[in-house]
Amino acid sequence: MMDTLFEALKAYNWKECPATAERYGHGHINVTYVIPAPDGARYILQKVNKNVFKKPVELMENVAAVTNYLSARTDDPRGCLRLIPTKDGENFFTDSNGDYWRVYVFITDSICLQQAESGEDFRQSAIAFGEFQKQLKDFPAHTLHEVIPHFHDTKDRYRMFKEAIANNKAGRADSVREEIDFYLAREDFAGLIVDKLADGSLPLRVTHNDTKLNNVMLDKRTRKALCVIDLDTVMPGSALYDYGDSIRFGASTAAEDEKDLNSVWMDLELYKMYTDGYLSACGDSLTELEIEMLPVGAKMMTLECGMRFLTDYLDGDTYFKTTYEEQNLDRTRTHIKLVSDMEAKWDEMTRIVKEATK
Ligand code: ADP
Ligand code: GN1
Ligand code: MG
Repeated sequence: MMDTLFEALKAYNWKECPATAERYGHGHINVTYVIPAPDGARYILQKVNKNVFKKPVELMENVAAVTNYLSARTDDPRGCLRLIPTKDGENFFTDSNGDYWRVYVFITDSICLQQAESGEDFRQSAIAFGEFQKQLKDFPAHTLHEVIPHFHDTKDRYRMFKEAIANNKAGRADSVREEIDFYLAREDFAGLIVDKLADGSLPLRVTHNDTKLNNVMLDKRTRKALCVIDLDTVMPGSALYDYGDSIRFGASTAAEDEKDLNSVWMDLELYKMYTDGYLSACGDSLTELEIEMLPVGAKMMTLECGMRFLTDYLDGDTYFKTTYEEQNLDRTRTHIKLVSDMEAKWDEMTRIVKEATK
């Protein structure tokens, strides 16, 4: 396949077209380049991963709608992701291989952390995602495309889980009976968010769906939150998804695939830091029910993600990247531990949320 980087570069309106671009950052999904422009400014050029994202046009429509909305509402050049149009005035460029490219303004004097170095870093990510929610509270979420249909439809995830048990494609079902039973015993919980979205008691929101620290830019000097990046999985959904996924990943004391389950739990101090930061940044944009259900969001995302790992294990590891045989099983076990720990700490989680709103 021909190298289309230069083709992509030529599609944009540079004062002087750059001859090349350097690979940049530590993202796992897209191919990211940094472009130094002659006037000293820098830009980010990205090739969208079309193997992961099957609907790139819809994806780019979502990204353009959200970034245009945000950039019209903030003067701070580092306050949101800003998309640069092509020479033809389009939001992305399609090359001769059928790959999709886009250019963003480079967020200057910023850092992007792979892991929190302190609880304060985690709190700053909460502020970034809380502000994102607040800034988009009046955005018509239903106009966004569902780029990955039924992504957090936990009831549908149960359907797929049960299908995987019945098909037993990898012949592993008998060896994970205990893990299977853990999830089956909690099926009643699955509808708590989706049913309320369906009947309107929970509002439909713009959700980011990848609310990890490495999708937040912090100021290099102050380490304070600047903005949220990586909007590829922006979709309509519940605010509880984004909050919950941050807790699932960031308030855990261990890696997703930690084998020593004694070192895995949901850290209440981190839970409090995220919750305080998130609620203070959301301001009055969340409803009473959303706030009350924050612990449900945390448990739902952890339950769902763990069940997705087990589904993939039963299917023979075809969705999540694995580097060793039992990795998806290890991942599901940490998530079972986290869900059990949340159940044990439920009263404290509820109290932390209440206190944060006082
Ligand atoms: P991926 O989907 O591959 O994770 P991201 O959009 O998160 O791609 O970008 C990968 C990395 O590139 C980020 O972690 C960040 O370090 C850097 N990056 C992305 N956009 C910008 C930007 N506008 N300004 C500065 N750095 C950026
Ligand atoms: C995937 O792309 P990555 O690794 O950040 C997955 C998330 C899961 C996460 C678990 C599109 O995210 O939903 O929470 O793995 N993303 C997609 O590690 O399926
Ligand atoms: Mg990213």
